[in-house]
Amino acid sequence: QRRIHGISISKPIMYGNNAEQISEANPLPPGAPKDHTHIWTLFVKDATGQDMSLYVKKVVFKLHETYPNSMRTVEKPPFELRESGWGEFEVAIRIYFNSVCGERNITFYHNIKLHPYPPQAFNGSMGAPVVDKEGRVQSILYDEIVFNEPTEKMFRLLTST
Ligand code: SLL
Repeated sequence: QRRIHGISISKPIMYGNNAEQISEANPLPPGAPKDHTHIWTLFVKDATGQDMSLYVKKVVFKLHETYPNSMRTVEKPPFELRESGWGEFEVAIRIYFNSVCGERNITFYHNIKLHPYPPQAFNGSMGAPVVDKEGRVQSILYDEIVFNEPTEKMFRLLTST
């Protein structure tokens, strides 16, 4: 595919999770193990609100091996996963691009946070989780995907909307 030299396009993204404690108002999903204490949602999205499926083919979330079918694939937006659990762990978020992009997949890593405390491996570069008005834990990072020397098709796709 023909590429445009000397330019790069950067796409702002947000990824992370929110989590709510199980309670009467927020009950355990049917069939979930009784030792689960939280419901969480893991997601990746365009930070400007643009539809990521313009350039994203699918997102694979690699969960902790305590989860059945720990590779979860989401093939259309919203690229998110709602689950329940009892523990925090690191998840791999792999983004596969549409073939017109001529790009290899990329992987982000995220610590799923259930509790409003910094992760054990807190190293200063990861944001500490915050608690929102509804009492949900939010652990979300901002980042950018940079497409260097994009294909012509990709360039038109990303600049026409
Ligand atoms: C660790 N932090 O690194 C721990 C692992 C695993 C969490 C936490 C649910 C699994 C299930 C779940 O919350 N796993 O559905 O049984 O060792």
